[in-house]
Amino acid sequence: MTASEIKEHARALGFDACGIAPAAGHPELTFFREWLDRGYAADMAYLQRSADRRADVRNVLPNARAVIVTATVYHTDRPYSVECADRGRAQIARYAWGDDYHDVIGARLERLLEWMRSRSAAPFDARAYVDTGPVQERVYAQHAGIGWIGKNTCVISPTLGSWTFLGVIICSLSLDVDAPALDQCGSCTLCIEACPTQAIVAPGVLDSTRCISYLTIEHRGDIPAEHHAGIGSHVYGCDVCQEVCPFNAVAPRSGDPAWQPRPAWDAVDLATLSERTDDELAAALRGSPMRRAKAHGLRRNVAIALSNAQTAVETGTERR
Ligand code: B12
Ligand code: SF4
Repeated sequence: MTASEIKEHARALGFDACGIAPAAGHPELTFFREWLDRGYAADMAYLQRSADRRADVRNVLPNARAVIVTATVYHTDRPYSVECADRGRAQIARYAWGDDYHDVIGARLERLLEWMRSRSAAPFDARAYVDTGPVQERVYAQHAGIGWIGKNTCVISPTLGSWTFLGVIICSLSLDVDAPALDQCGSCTLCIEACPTQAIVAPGVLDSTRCISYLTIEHRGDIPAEHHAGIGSHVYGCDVCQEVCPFNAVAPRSGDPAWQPRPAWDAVDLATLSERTDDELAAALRGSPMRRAKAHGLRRNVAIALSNAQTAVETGTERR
């Protein structure tokens, strides 16, 4: 079984890109500790707990030799939040509109792994993860040639843009590896300037304590008042730093039914969302990545966005 055969099969399974990185020798991994020490992980304790394992995939799979990385486009045919002037419209990050990527991509990775086992002359060890394991997926994606890590910290493919889910298979197989992707951000700083809460504190460095994605998805309890205005009408996650990126201006869209917007979240108003009963919300959250914030987290965010919309009406600043 060759590296090209694996990539070809990955495409047949619905992955839009597949590359292979060596398991070792990635100096970027050391930045993770520094990022934690600066407090940029906020309350994501699981990142602190798994820091040792994240330093090297061989702490996860001792005989690891290669990391197969997949990218799957989730972009669909809907306008960007920065194009919407209506403060009463709920903004939900596009990765969350469809089915839960952990389930969909996880099942596809398992199918790829099963196929690899059926084709391999000798048994091998492997672990497959999509956002679920102690692995710095973006670093391996860059070294697998999928795309570079942009100033907004996302992996940007020159052909696919950054609206992609990453997945990894760490394995003990010796496979031909790809050349790393080259940084193409150049002198552009659009994402840094556009972030509503100034969360990109330096190129490639994101302070989660300020990031709307962290605040609306991961943060438990009240959101500090200083960030309420910046949250605007974002009720779950945020895409602003990717929407303004020139490499997403003509990004390809996915026809995969898994990523198409569920009617419950498609162009929905804040008022409509706030009126949904617990049963209606629970039904819409089933099998959705938005389960992570739970119904009460979503209600907390909607209340902040509604208050922001009201302020915009009172101050005559509806248009951003
Ligand atoms: C924690 C986490 C978050 C946190 C922190 C995000 C962050 N930028 O660090 C929060 C909750 C804020 C978040 C938000 C989002 N996330 Co998230 N998140 C993760 C997770 C679980 C770990 C990331 C992490 O460890 N961050 C800490 C930083 C320090 O590590 P890192 O991202 O690996 O960065 C490395 C490089 O930047 C490297 N580096 C390389 N070169 C350089 C150069 C310089 C100068 C510097 C300083 C550093 C540097 O250093 C780091 C490694 O040590 C990954 C899945 C995974 N297991 O990897 C998904 C992941 C990164 N998230 C993802 C997504 C989709 C999102 C959102 C778009 C969701 C949304 N719309 O709301 C936003 C994007 C916000 C953003 N600009 O990052 C995708 C990204 C796909 C892609 N194409 O890049 C991932 C890979 C999940 C997946 N499997 O698809 N996320
Ligand atoms: S907006 Fe500009 S600086 Fe930011 S990630 Fe895209 S190309 Fe890089």
